[in-house]
Formats: sequence, structure tokens, C-alpha cells
Amino acid sequence: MTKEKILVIGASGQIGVELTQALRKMYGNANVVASDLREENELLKGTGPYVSLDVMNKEMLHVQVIRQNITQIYLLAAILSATGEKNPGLAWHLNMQGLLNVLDIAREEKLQKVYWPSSIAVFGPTSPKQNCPQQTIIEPITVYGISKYAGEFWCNYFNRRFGVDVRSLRYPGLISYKSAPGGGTTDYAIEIFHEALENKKYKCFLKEDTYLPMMYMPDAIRATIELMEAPANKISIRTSYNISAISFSPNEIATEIKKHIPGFKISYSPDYRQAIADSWPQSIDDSTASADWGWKPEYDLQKTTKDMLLNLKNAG
Ligand code: VAH
Repeated sequence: MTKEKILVIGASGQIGVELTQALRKMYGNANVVASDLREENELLKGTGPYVSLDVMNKEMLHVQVIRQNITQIYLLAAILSATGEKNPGLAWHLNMQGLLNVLDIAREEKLQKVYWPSSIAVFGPTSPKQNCPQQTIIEPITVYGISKYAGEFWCNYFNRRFGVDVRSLRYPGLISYKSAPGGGTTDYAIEIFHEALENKKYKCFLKEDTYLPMMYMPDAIRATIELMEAPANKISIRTSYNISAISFSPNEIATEIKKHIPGFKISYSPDYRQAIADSWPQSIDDSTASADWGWKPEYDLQKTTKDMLLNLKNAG
């Protein structure tokens, strides 16, 4: 049994910090190398190896994989939906070339496994709005969605053609308190908690009835680990799995927060991100993930709200 040595690319990001922490608990701190273009996130400092690494520099990345005897790569570096619309060329280049660099190296070095996140942002206005299925009409209208959907096909190709065990999840909007969100359309669902605690009011950049698929980060991290730990013969989807947990609107999460902060007030001032949100499904059918590897969410809106407020208050 080869000793697992994991490289997390994008370890200082919203998902990367918590995924690195979870992987270090499982594999031992020294066996999980965190990397990012940015400097090491405070929460990771002193908990394990960290290297500055640009996923776009394929030669440097290849050297690190060999030098560190890496057996698995988790690639989280990406430009998200809202930021991507401000710089389409860069978003396409980073999201696509970063993945191709990792897949090529995984093939050449015969890595055990690769993880790469897709997103419900692959779906577009022609996809079903409710219980959007695993396979359906998929016509993304953001560069982020286009790059994630194209990336799904590259994952499928490298698995079928070269046997690379690359696995992927279509994350909904992710809610977390440990590290800042990364420029997404669903970031309102994180900002609202900070604003409610600091100012007792929040001006939301989406309309009050904008329903979106969301998930609390502990569920997303557990889904990722469960997917990666599942036996390969259980994985029937080599593009990317739909997963889901909760769907809510800004009005609904505001109402839930008011139960804890009675004076909290929300106002609405939709911006360019409204059109992105309107192009996505409101809820997702994740029955394939449940059937293949037993996916089941644990956090609903009530539990998420309580846990977010408790931890943000403690972080004070
Ligand atoms: C975004 N948080 O808003 C990401 C996510 C489903 C949305 O992929 O771009």
C-alpha cells in the first residue's frame, strides 16, 4: 500500500482551507502539502507543509509532484462566476489550463487520484429549474459555468482514455465562516451573517425571492471525502456528480437570522449578479450521488444559521 501524499492546490481559498484541515486529520499533517499562489492562510500556519505554487506553471507543478512524492492532487484553484464575468479570458485560461496541467501530470506520474470541483453553475436557463437532473440540457451562460462544464468532459476523457481516477462534485453555493468567499454569486449567503452581526442590516445584491441551491461547508467537505474514499467501481459518473442540501432565498435566510437577531434588517439592491443567479436551477436532484456512494446532507437552513452565528460570534 503506497503511503498517500496529498497536494492541495488553492489551499488558502474558501474550500481549500477546510479541505486541507480535514485531509490533515485523515492522513496526518506531514502528508498533506498545502499550496496556493497567495500566502498561507492563518488557519493553516504551523499545521503542515506549505509551498507557494502557480497551477499555471506546469513545469514547476510537475517538479513539486515528483519532489514531494505526491500520490493525490486536489485542485481547488479557480475564478468563480461573478469575478469571471469581469475577466472572461483569464477565467477561462486559469480554470481550463490549470485543470489540464493537473490531469496531464496525473497521467504521466500515474497518481492514485485527482479531485476537481465543478459547480451547479454548469446549468443554464434551459436546464430544469426544480430538481435539476444529473443528465439534462446543460447550456451555461457564464465563463465560469462554461469552463466547469468543459472541465467535466476533460475529466471524463482522462478517465476513459488514460485511466486517471479523477472525481468531481457540482458544488452548490457554499456557506462557511472560516475563510472569505471567493467572488461568487452566492457570496451574499456568507456576507449576510457578517453584516447581521456587525451592523444588524444587510443590503443584498440579489432579489428577495432568488432561490438558489446551497450547502453548509461541513456537508461539502464530507461529501468530497466520501466521494474520494468510495471504491472506484461505485463511481458511475466521471464528469461530475450533482449534490444538494438546501435551497433558500435571501428573504428566507434573513427570516431565519431574525430569529437570532430580532432587529436585523435586510434591503435589496440587485446588481449584475442577479442575471447569473436567474440562469441557475433553484434545486438539484442528487439521487445518483446517493445511489452510487451514499450521499446524504446533514445541515438544513436552521442548523446552518445557528452554527454560522455561533462560530462567527466566537471568532468575534
Ligand atoms: C459561485 N460560489 O457563486 C460559486 C458557486 C454555485 C455557485 O459555484 O460562483
